[in-house]
Amino acid sequence: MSTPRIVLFGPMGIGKTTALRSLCGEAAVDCDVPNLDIASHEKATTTVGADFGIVHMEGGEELHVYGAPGQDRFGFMRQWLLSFAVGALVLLDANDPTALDQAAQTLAEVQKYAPDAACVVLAARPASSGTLDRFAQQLAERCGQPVPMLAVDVRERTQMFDALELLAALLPDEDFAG
Ligand SMILES: Nc1nc2c(ncn2[C@@H]2O[C@H](COP(=O)(O)OP(=O)(O)O)[C@@H](O)[C@H]2O)c(=O)[nH]1
Ligand SMILES: [Mg+2]
Repeated sequence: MSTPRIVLFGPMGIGKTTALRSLCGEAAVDCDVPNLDIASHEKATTTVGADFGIVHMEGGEELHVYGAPGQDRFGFMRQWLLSFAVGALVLLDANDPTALDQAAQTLAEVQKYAPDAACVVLAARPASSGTLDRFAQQLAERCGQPVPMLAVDVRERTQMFDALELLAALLPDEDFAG
C-alpha cells in the first residue's frame, strides 16, 4: 500500500498552513512567501507551491498532507495534487458570502480529478449552528449530495485529528489505516 495522501483546500488566510502545522508540528514544510496581493488579503505571507507535511498517526502509519494553493493560476498544481489524493479537506468560513461558490467549485474540482477521494468540509471560523446548517444544506443542493461538515479550530491539534478521523471513516479500509 502506498502512503495515503490528502489535500487541504481553502481561500487565502483561512488556515491551511496553520492546520498543517497543527497536524505535523515542526515537521511541516511550508511555502509561505511575502504576500504581494495585499488588496485581496491583508496578511504578511501567502502560500505558493504546496505546503507539505507528514502526519504520524497513532498506529505508526504515516499520512502525507499537502496544502493546495488557492489562486486560479495554480489550478494545474491542484490537479496534480488531486491525482494522487485519497481525500480532501475543504476549509471555509461559513459566514463568508463567497464561501458557497468557492466550496462548490472546489468540490467539483475534487470530483473531476479525484473521483474516488473522500471529502470533508471544515468550517474553520466560528459560526452559529443556524449558519452552519443552512450552509450544509445549500452545499448539498449545489453538489447533488450531502457533504460531511465539521466545525474546527485549525489551531487545535486534536480537532484536526478529529477531522482526519472523519475523513478516514469515509474511505475504504485499504486507503487509510488511520
Ligand atoms: N481567528 C483565527 N485565526 C486563524 C485561524 N486559523 C488560522 N488563523 C490565522 O490566520 C492567518 C492565516 O492563516 P494561514 O494558515 O497562513 O492561512 P492559509 O493562507 O490558508 O495557509 C494566520 O495568522 C493564522 O494565525 C482560526 O481558526 N481562527
Ligand atoms: Mg498557507
